[in-house]
Amino acid sequence: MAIRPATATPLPAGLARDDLLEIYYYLRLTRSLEERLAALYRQGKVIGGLYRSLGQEGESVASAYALEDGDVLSPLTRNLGSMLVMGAKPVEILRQYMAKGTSPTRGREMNIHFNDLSLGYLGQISPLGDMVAVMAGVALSFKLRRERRVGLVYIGDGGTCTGAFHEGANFAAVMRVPLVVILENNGYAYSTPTYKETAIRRLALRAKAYGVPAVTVDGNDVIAVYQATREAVQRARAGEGVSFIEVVTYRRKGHAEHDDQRYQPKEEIEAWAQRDPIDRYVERLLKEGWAEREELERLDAEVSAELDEAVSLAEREPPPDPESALDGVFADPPKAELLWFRRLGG
Ligand SMILES: Cc1ncc(C[n+]2csc(CCOP(=O)(O)OP(=O)(O)O)c2C)c(N)n1
Ligand SMILES: [Mg+2]
Repeated sequence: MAIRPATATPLPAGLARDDLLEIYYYLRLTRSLEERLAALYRQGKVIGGLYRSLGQEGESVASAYALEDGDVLSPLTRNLGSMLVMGAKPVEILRQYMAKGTSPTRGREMNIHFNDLSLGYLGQISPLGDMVAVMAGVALSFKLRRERRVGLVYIGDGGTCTGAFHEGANFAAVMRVPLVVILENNGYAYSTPTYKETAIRRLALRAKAYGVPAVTVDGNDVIAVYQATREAVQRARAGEGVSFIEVVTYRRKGHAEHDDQRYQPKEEIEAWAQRDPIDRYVERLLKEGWAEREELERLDAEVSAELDEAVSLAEREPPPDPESALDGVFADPPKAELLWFRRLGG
């Protein structure tokens, strides 16, 4: 590790220099892993959809980084970065997207629909908003057991318009559970722009309905997101209940790779590319003297080598054994051939 130059400005938000570099590593890992997945998708090797978080890696990584061991996080499709911070391995993500027999769900579910409770992340589910109620329950269990643990849940702008979100947020607020709710305002829910989803301009205003504090932060400013989340996590851990954080960001890809995003103006995408969270973070690290360019390049090379290895390993692995398709479905699984190959009336 290079010695910090004497001219460096004080480190931000209680972060050490190693933390700043580790955050950079996760940002780069998230983006590069998604780029590898996009290439595999074009080769027809990804089964199902591929959901990108291009332009949102900063808020995912920085918010998850504010948690501590024992805390629990519930990601959405655009929170690959959060899962990597919690300890998910790139090879698992690759296996999962390629529906390999070795994947965490053994080819049963795709993309990031899986969990690892030992690492502290729940699996996301498709129905939007429901995980807010689930995480309210998880956080309530921490409170009832007097454990000083915190829950963190992500919800998109579209997701905040569901009844499930309202019920979960209201219950969490009333019970004063240790929960941080990250409202990801990325401008769109599929093809619907945020202003057609809700008449409020700031999603943080929703907090007024539940009597909880909220802030709006620049979601592409990694350090600002870390700082806001850290404060909310500390509040929750101190027994002060729920906080909302609206992160204002932008979905620079379509809903998933199949979506050509023709409804997103090109100039809008370009303007947000100029505010790329990773570029801005790098600029800040170098300008403040918190990191040297060579250190960042070394981390880029590390990420690249790690992903080369993970991709070649996952690619060589087999699909699930068809005989295992009924495992985990029935308590007492019938023989697969009896169900599948029996002729009607035979
Ligand atoms: C209750 C519910 N309604 C509709 C859908 C279909 N759907 C899946 S993702 C999505 C858009 C989500 O937008 P947002 O919450 O803003 O998250 P983003 O994709 O922008 O990250 C929709 C409508 C769903 N999964 N669940
Ligand atoms: Mg959205």
